[in-house]
This record gives sequence, C-alpha cells and structure tokens, in this order.
Amino acid sequence: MGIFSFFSKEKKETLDKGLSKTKENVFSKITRAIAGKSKVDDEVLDNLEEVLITSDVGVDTTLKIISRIEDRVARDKYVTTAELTAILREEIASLLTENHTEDLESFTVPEDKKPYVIMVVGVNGVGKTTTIGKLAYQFKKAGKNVCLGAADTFRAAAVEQLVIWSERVGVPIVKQKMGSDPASVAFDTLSSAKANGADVVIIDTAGRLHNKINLMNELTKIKNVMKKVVPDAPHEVLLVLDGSTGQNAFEQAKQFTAATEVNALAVTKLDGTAKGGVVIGISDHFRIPVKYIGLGEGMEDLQVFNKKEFVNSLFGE
Ligand SMILES: Nc1nc2c(ncn2[C@@H]2O[C@H](COP(=O)(O)OP(=O)(O)O)[C@@H](O)[C@H]2O)c(=O)[nH]1
Ligand SMILES: [Mg+2]
Repeated sequence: MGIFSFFSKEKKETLDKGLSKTKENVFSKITRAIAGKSKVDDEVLDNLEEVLITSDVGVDTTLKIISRIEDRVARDKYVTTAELTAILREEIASLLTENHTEDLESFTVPEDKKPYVIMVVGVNGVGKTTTIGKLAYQFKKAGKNVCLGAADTFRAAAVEQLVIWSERVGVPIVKQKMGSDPASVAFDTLSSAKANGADVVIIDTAGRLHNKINLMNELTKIKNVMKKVVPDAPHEVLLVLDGSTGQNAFEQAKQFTAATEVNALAVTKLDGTAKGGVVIGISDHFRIPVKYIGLGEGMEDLQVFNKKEFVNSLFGE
C-alpha cells in the first residue's frame, strides 16, 4: 500500500467519524421515511423531502434533489425503497459536481502569487482562529513558509489564541497590542511576510456583525491597506461558517457576501452536529466554493472539501 492510500485512508476515517452524527440522523430518518414501503411513491418522496429539510440541506436544494429523484422514478417506473439511499447519493453528488467550482486536491496555493494572502472573516465563535491554525499546519506540512497576522485586535484572548496556534504549528506571527488598528496589523504582517519571503499569509479579523456598515468599512479598510504592500491582495477572502448552526450559517453567508467580496468558504464543527447536511445546501446555493471543512478541534481536523467524498461518507459508497 502506497503512502497516498495511507493518507487517504486516514482522511476518510476522519471524515466518516466527523460526519457520524449527521449520518446516523439522516439514516434513521430515511429508515422512518420508508418504513413499511417497498416502492418509492409520492408519500415516500414527501417524507424524504422532510428528511432533507430537517437535516438543514435547505429548501431550495431539497426541492432540486426531490425533483431529480422524481424524474428518475418516473423514468425507471419501479424503484424500490432499498435503492433509495444509493439514488439519493448519486443525485446529490451529480447536483453538486455539475455546479461551478472544482474541488481542491490538497492544501495548496497558487505558485505565482507570493505571498498568497488569505483574509479570514466570519462572526465571533465560528472557528476562524482555529481554522487559521489548522490551515497554517497544513500549508507548513506542504512545504510552504507561512506567516500569521493577528488583526482581531478587539479581544485580548483572540490575539493570545492565535499566538498559541503559531507556537503549536511553529510559524511566525505578527501582532500588536489589543485595541490597535487592525489595518495597521495587516500592513505590518504583509510587510514582514514580503521581507521574509513568505509563501502564504493568513490574516485573522474580528467578527462583529451587529453593525453591517461598520464591518464593511473595516474590512474594506484592511483590504486597501494590504494593497499598499501587495497590490492584488487579498487573494482569498475566506468566510468561516459554523456548520452546527444550520440555517444561521446560511444567513451569515448571505450577509457577509453582501457586505464584502467573499471568494471561499470554510464550514466548521461538522463533528459536533447532526445537521451536516447544511454543507450540501451551502455548496449548492452560493456561487462560492466550499474549500475547507472542520471536523474537530485538533490540528489535523481540517480537510479540503471534496463533494464526492462528502456525499459518499454521508450515504455510504
Ligand atoms: N468540534 C469542533 N470545534 C471547533 C471546530 N472549529 C473550531 N472549533 C471550536 O470552536 C470554538 C471557537 O473557535 P474560534 O477559532 O475561537 O472562533 P473565532 O471566534 O471565529 O476565532 C473553539 O472552542 C474551537 O475549538 C471544529 O471543526 N470542530
Ligand atoms: Mg478568533
């Protein structure tokens, strides 16, 4: 067995374990939805619709999935309920892969942008700082020089937490004292990264959403200051969403994408929820790729999102 199959086995185990609550929830609901039925009929489809909606897949995406299954049932005439999870898996996978964006193969950044600047945004508590630590770990493992910037200057604990991650992973961090100007921290971080030939810069930001205008102004200011050092920065604005909050994560994605230009999503805490179906809805709904998923609090518990692997893990292969 080659080294790659070893890693992908580990990866699959983490994914399966992380999604186990969602999986149990979905399977027990499907079992109830088809109880006493041998054939997929309107009643089974109604029940299935309810299963998907209560698993936080979201109404729009659920309706698309159901209509695909209806078409298939109409075409194949007689579909047994035993075949239903396989069909569900196939239809969801094809819905997601038809959609826009390619999945990442691994933790990489474009070689021609150096330093590649990632600005991480999202409301407090969703897992921004943790995701930054995990990303730093992965990029470092991939041979990249990583530099972190502690631009969430509103809470002392936020800076300290990022310092702890930088020590754990063994990457440099640029910070100032609490309360200082986040844009100034971003400026210092990019300057230092450039001077030191860093490959990747990851900037943490504060996530106060109670005033949308303020947030938008602040993120714009940070971006503009970055451009003074690296003209096309930030290359990536990564919005972090807490997957365990279900429809709330959807709402936050709507608000943030309206407030600033987001071009990548990370969905965290899938290990703590039975409603991981939210990733399917988010992946389908937003014209922005879900790049990363969080499956635990450890350094290794972040994966690049692969639509097929995700659906396979959820519904079995
Ligand atoms: N179980 C689990 N916990 C997570 C995950 N990501 C973050 N957390 C936890 O969520 C809490 C808030 O994370 P933090 O990074 O401080 O969020 P921030 O306020 O957005 O920076 C911490 O206790 C993290 O350990 C995840 O994927 N799974
Ligand atoms: Mg934080």
